[in-house]
Amino acid sequence: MSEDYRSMWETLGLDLVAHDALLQVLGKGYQDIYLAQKDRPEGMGYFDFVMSEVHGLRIKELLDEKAAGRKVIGSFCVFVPEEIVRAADATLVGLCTGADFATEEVEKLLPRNTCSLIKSAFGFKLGKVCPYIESADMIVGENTCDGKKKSYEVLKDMVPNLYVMDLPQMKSVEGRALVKAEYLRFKEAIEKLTGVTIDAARLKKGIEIVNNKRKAIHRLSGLRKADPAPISGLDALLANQVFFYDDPVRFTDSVNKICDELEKRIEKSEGVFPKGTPRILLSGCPMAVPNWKVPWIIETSGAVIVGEESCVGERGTRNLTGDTGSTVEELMEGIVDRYFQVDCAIFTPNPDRLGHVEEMFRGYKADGVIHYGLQFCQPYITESMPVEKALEGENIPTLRIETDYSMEDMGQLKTRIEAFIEQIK
Ligand code: BJ8
Repeated sequence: MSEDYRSMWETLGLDLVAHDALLQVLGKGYQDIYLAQKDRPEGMGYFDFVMSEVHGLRIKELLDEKAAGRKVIGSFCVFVPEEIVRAADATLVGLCTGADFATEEVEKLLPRNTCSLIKSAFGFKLGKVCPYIESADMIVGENTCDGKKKSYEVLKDMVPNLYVMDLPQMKSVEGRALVKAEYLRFKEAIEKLTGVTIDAARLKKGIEIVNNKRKAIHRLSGLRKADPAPISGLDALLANQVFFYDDPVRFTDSVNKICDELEKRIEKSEGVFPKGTPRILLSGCPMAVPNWKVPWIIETSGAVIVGEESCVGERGTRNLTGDTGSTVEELMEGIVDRYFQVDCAIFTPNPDRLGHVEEMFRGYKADGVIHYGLQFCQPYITESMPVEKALEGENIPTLRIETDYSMEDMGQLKTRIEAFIEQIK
């Protein structure tokens, strides 16, 4: 951290000793995984800075916004519509869910066979090491998988400001009506929290800001189609992760700057790995900061990741929100339409997702798919089996892995991933 933020963390109620230990592990991990990469685009310096200040300067900015009367909303899922939050001059941030913390304490509240992502959210809260959750004026939980929705029943007694959003299980007419009703209820809750009445002009502006952020990521993704790949999968994943934390306008500018640089690299046929390096499409559960284990193994085993079919990736950013409406009602319809296309495995049936994996495999000229499932994640692990079968039926090499946030299976994963890369070479 470039400044001393200790009094800020203390005011937020963080456990400074535990937080110091966390930052130390994070810093070391970042050094070994990110800074050790070769030929990174210069523009990644911005993301290195963001990461070095993710619990420092960014939190200070959020607290400054709060002091100026604006609100901070924390979320665990890409179904929480950022457009509505921005329309009320509030800020949406993703909450920490990418590393194990205080696991023993967590397992006193949640079953051991809960996925790492949910356990991580609880661990960061119980261990008092997440400045985002402590800064949030509202924490939004969503009824998606069983693990999440039941865990919110526990979380509600641990935080003063949990708001639970209901979501459907089916992409039916009734399902869409539920999303619409819930987004209208959320809009009202945000208006009440912020004291801002969301009119059409505000909503349009909110849509524009968030769409621009998505367009920048689309541009970055498009450049990853090149061979040699101009950016590593690890760095592209980092941009997709920072999407959830950074100021949206600054983020959009920074991603576009990297894209300018990557376009020049492509013109000169320069890449981060040699031309012809096996290309992997990652598909499955979201990877929140600092969950870099599997991408790190892949990219140190002779392959490059060219796309992420994930909520921290294309599933989360693929679609833009319609902005042609002129009334709040019309714009809200556009928002509902946009989010109702997200093909999370909590939906049944969920045929669109397979179509998107196939589309991305071809579009990014991948050589194989690695399906990443978090242990105990019923929706994605169950869906991985028919996905694998369908892909193999089309002669698309597929490797299905199941893991958690621990480092215990590193050796075993590396062996399997290396063998898979050998096979697709
Ligand atoms: S829209 S993927 S962000 S719910 S890994 S907690 S599914 S048991 S994160 Fe998700 Fe929203 Fe869907 Fe995306 Fe449950 Fe699975 Fe754990 Fe998961």
